[in-house]
Amino acid sequence: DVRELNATRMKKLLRPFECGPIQLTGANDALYERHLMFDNVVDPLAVGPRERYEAVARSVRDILSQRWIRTEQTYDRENPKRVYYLSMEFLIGRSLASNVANLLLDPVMRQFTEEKGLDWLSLLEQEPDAGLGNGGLGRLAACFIESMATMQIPAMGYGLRYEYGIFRQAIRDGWQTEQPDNWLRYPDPWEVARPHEEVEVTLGCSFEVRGGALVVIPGEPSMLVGLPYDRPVVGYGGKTVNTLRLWAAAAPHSFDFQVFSAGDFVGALAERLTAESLTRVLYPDDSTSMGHGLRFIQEYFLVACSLADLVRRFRRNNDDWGVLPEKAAIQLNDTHPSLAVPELMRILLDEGRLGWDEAWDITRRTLAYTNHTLLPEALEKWPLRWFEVLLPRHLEIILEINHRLLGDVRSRFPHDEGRVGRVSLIEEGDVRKIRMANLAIVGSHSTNGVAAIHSNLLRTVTVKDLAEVFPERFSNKTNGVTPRRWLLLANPALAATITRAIGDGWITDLSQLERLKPLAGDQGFLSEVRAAKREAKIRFAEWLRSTSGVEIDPGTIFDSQVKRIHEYKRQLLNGLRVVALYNRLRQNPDLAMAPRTFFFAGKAAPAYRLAKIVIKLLNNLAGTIDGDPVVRGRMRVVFLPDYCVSLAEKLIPASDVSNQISTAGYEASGTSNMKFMMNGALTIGTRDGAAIEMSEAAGEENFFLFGLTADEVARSQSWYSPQWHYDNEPETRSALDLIFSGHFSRYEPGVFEPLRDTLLMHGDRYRHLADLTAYLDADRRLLELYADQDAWTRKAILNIAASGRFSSDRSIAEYAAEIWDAKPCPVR
Ligand code: B1H
Repeated sequence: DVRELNATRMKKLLRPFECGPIQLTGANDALYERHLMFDNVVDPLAVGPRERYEAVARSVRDILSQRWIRTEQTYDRENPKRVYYLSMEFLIGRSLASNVANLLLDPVMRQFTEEKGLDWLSLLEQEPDAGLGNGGLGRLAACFIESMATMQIPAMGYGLRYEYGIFRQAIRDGWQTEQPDNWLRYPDPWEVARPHEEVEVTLGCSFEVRGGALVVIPGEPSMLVGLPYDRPVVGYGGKTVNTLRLWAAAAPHSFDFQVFSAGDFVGALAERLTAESLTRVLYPDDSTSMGHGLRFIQEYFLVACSLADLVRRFRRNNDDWGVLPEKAAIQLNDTHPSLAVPELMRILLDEGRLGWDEAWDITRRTLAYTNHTLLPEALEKWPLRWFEVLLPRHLEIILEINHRLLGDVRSRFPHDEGRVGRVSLIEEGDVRKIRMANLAIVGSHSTNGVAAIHSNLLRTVTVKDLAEVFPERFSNKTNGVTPRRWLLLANPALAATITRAIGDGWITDLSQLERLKPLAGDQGFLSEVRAAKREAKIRFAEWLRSTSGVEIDPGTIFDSQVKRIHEYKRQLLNGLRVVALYNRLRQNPDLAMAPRTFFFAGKAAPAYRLAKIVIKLLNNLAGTIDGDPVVRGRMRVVFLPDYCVSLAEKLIPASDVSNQISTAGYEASGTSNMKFMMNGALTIGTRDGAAIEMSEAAGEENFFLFGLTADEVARSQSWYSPQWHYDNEPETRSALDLIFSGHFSRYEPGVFEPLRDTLLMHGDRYRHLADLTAYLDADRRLLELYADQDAWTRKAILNIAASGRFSSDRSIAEYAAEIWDAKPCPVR
């Protein structure tokens, strides 16, 4: 039993604790009781569930504190090369269960909750998700810092402490509405404010927020303060506790003085509020860059605070600037922190007083850049004018970098002015803009994509010209997810089944799942895996019923598509599949078809009109199909509101089918695809992102692949005709006809008309109709397999066995060896 194994490990782990044996209750060390009573100064008999959660979390934090301090002491003493992961998003979700599991405290917790009569699961539900991210990019950052702590790599995450994370989604009459996510309303037991480590950030102008818009006052330099809030990042086994440092913006202390002396006390305090508003809210865009001024300042603020902090730490132990690249590796999570290039140059030139060449060499060797998308609308380009006003020194540096770059390119590629224009850091036009991806590539020693297909397209299409100038800088690092959160924690039944079969080494070495492969022929193991899936489904159904009143049948196939709503992810294609299957049942009520529940979940950017109509369609499908007696008990559609990390942890283990159906060439990697795979779901999907590598690992015969390849999509402009599909494919036509007949929108005539344009106009970039028939075909194969339960489970096991490569530990091992040259620094 994994918990028993953990218990032995735990005993070893606890030995060095100076506070004696861990007991959350008892005469010596009533951590919990103390917190319960004194933190909130309440009568312990009158406390509510929130206070109980806080007291438990604080007790756990007490336990990890010494390890946390010791980790920093070790790094300080050994002065190893450190990894700094800079990201505008860390979608960490909840921390209590994950910290308890990684500290190997489950057995202690079980005993404790029993003694106290606490219900562990409802205690966990008291913790709000830390929704400091939009989707895959932010969740990847969270998996990566967990893996680095587990692998004992001296690493630190740097991000922003948004007061409001990603909005809460509610569905009203089928439409998405947004509610603010005030996740810090109650004191957060995990964060530690470190006001004595604040840093100062200078901007070339002042600004005010008026009516939600940013008003710039040029020519009047201003100062901001960055206050660090630290969160523990517990590695599995509890040996290393790294830090996630999140910056909150504030006005400098001297600030109110000036105006105060002029008598405007209230005005001064109001200005302070303006400064604080910088880190008030996360921009809710995924895979798009909306070009807001406030976002630009947020990005600079993250960079300026983080670099000031890490340079200060570096200078404590090193007086030679030249060794910075041997002591620090800075990874830029997309271009969002790419102002690090001119900022590090500024520090080295103006503060370190180095010459250009030396500063440039140090900067490039310290920085590395990860690209996460090829979508043109997501590639950041900031108006040059904003640099002039806000960051004039940075602009000067960027122009000098560009001057040297273009000189270089002209001498290496003579008579190729086309290339010069394309690699330039500046996009010419009415509004001159800085191309942040070009800046990140030129100013770093490494550029990587996040799956093989994506890295290839990046190198050969998107930034082809730059890749030809710097071919040695480009590589692939396929994404991964942490098996601690996404298997051990999320799916206790399957985790225990696996551990019974092969031991618990998989938790920190997921490649060991390969040893399950021979067991795909073992009847006993087959039924254990089936029972684990059944248990996860029942657990999910039970949770759904008790929290929302929605009843679902765990005896049906759970078929899921959960991710941000985006045209390229093609939830609309899935909707058409559902309508086509619904049509089959309506036309032939006696048709044999395994009963299925189709789950959708995901948020749309608040300004993304079409994505919101897709949500409306999915909800209307759910309503109409639910009310149709002809299909009752045979198919259900459920739209789960407010998709977030903690919902994913419940739904993914319970799913039988994972839909990964993006237009080939558009999904850089995807990461939920990996979570589904390691939880024993079978994938139906296109040849896109990491799913290509997943199907190679599992064998294509264990995947349901369909549709155009990326090459075919790229060449489809000349032939793609939605009308042809409408005219020649009866199921395509009747699905569209049913939607546009108003069948799903009886009292809302015309609501879905905008979808007609999207789907039927010649220009549908995402080629929905080209793949529908192939999708239905793959679905037919899937249902055939499902009819043979043993054959289905065998394939599920082969998928689990092949999922080891998609651990974020493997990704991090590759980054550490091939980009960072970082090594573990164990904490004794
Ligand atoms: C991904 C983003 C993204 N790619 C801009 N790009 C953002 C771009 O706030 N913004 O401006 C926010 C997010 N996110 C995702 O990254 C990819 O679409 C996934 O395919 C990939 O798995 C994930 C992690 O690499």
